Amino acid sequence: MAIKFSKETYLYWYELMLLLRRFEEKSGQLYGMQKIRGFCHLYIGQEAVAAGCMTATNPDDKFITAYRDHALAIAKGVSARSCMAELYGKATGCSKGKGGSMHFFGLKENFFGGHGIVGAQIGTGGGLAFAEKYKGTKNVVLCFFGDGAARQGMLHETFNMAMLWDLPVVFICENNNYAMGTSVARTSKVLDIYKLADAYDMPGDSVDGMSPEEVHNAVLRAVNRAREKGGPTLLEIKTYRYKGHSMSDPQKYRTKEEVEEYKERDPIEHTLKVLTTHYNVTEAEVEVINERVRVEVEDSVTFAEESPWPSDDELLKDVYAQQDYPFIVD
Ligand SMILES: Cc1ncc(C[n+]2csc(CCOP(=O)(O)OP(=O)(O)O)c2C)c(N)n1
Ligand SMILES: [Mg+2]
Repeated sequence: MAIKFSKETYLYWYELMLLLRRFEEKSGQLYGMQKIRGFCHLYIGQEAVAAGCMTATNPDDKFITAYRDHALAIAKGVSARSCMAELYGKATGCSKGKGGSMHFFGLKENFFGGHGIVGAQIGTGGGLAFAEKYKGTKNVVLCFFGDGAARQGMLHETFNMAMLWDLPVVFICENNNYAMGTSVARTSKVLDIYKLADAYDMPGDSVDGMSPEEVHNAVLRAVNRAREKGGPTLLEIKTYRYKGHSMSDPQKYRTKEEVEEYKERDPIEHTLKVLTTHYNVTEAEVEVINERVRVEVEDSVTFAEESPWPSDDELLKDVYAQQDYPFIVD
């Protein structure tokens, strides 16, 4: 492919995607050691989606997603330390140790969760976009959900209202072909999820989710449309998770060959290749990045290990919103 992105962009993508992957590989190990408990869904394989979305948006734009949330939180700037501490259930976690893997949150980083109810965040994402329009900002909401969530009623109600009100939202369906063990083909006659947009007169597009370049281009088009008051877009980003649905998944619904096929198009390998062959980045330069990532992940583990548990009086705090909740408009 023709290289249309700068060396800096590829360097950013490489380091970000590597951090996301190493953080999650470490999380998987720690889960096996029972340092992390409860639910844990890894994003490994889907990193190009996070990378392309980051370069196509501004820090003020808001992200909201489902329970497979570690990578998007870290990409948005929630620190690896506070994410690892959250996985451990420690008081220093991004949700004060009370949310765990599925409920990461970063208000100042504009990361709005982390939601365990499949499809529920689609409505909340529409609400976030309504708030931006009401307040008259230029911000856009990226609302992520899976192929399984695309079959939920919440999607249809939200699409209808979002179009009616021209809300500044990009709906991003991360189609990794499976909802737990159920393939897309077993859930609907409509295999092209982006076509669901047609019923609402919403622009829709299918995107190669193994390519940060393609994700960037498609998301940028949609974000620009939303920012210019052109309303919502549905992007079906075709991606793949290399690991099981969660930490206990025998993966009988797919073949090893299928997984290997996707790994051959691994976005981290691809980005590294562009850097070394097209931009002449040396092995030593790559090693500096790899080491920085390694240190950041190790540091997050040390931080989580050394952090205190939440105190008992935290149990009933933050259960309901306070009156001074920052995004309630007067
Ligand atoms: C309303 C609801 N129904 C069922 C579940 C159980 N459940 C958890 S994850 C999942 C699959 C969702 O798949 P998808 O939307 O494709 O996301 P992915 O796991 O592939 O990221 C289901 C059915 C749930 N959490 N919430
Ligand atoms: Mg899925």
